Amino acid sequence: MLNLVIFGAPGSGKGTQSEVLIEQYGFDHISTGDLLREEIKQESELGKAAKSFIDAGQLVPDGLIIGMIEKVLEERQPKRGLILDGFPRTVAQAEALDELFAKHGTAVHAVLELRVGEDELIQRLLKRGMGSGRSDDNLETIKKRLDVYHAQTAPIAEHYGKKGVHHAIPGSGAISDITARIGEVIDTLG
Ligand code: B4P
Repeated sequence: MLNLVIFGAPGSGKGTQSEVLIEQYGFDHISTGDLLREEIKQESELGKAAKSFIDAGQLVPDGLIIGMIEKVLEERQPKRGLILDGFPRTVAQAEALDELFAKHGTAVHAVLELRVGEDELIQRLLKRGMGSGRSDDNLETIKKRLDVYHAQTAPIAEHYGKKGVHHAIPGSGAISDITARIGEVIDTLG
């Protein structure tokens, strides 16, 4: 059982690469962004609480996210492997995940950081925003999300670097080339 975290700035290709990896390796997938959008669609209490943060380009508070993850992990009980996409997004979330995995006798085996230049990130998200209707894919919110990423999410690279499981992956170029770079890391994990 392999536990992978895929992280990177908004638009770095987390969701895109996760889709390919699910297909290729048969891993289970948990995207906190997808889960939150579903909660918003269902108009649940969690969805109502999360919406204003997402629309403002802010992170949803750690307590809400950690509670949601605990519940989903209990329900899914993944067997072959798990890709966590967009979680953890703060050091507090990373610490909570480490504790949760330790309780189940497992750990994060690799953290894959997709690195893409800021101009390209903005262009990708603006392009997605034209078709997706996502309320957070507009220039003002994208810039806010990038600031939040640098301040609150980027430090998790250091957290996992200290544990020896962090891998930086160049995230520009053809989607298949980026998947191949990720595959090289996965192959070293056995
Ligand atoms: P997410 O849904 O995780 O959104 P995201 O950061 O924009 O990444 P996503 O995975 O969707 O996009 P991708 O890079 O694949 O989060 C949304 C919001 O939810 C957050 O801002 C936050 O408010 C909240 N949230 C989620 N998780 C949270 C947590 N743990 N804690 C607190 N709050 C949380 O792709 C982007 C675009 O690039 C796509 O259109 C794709 O087609 C394109 N693309 C991908 N790869 C490409 C390539 N190689 N070349 C060209 N284009 C490419």
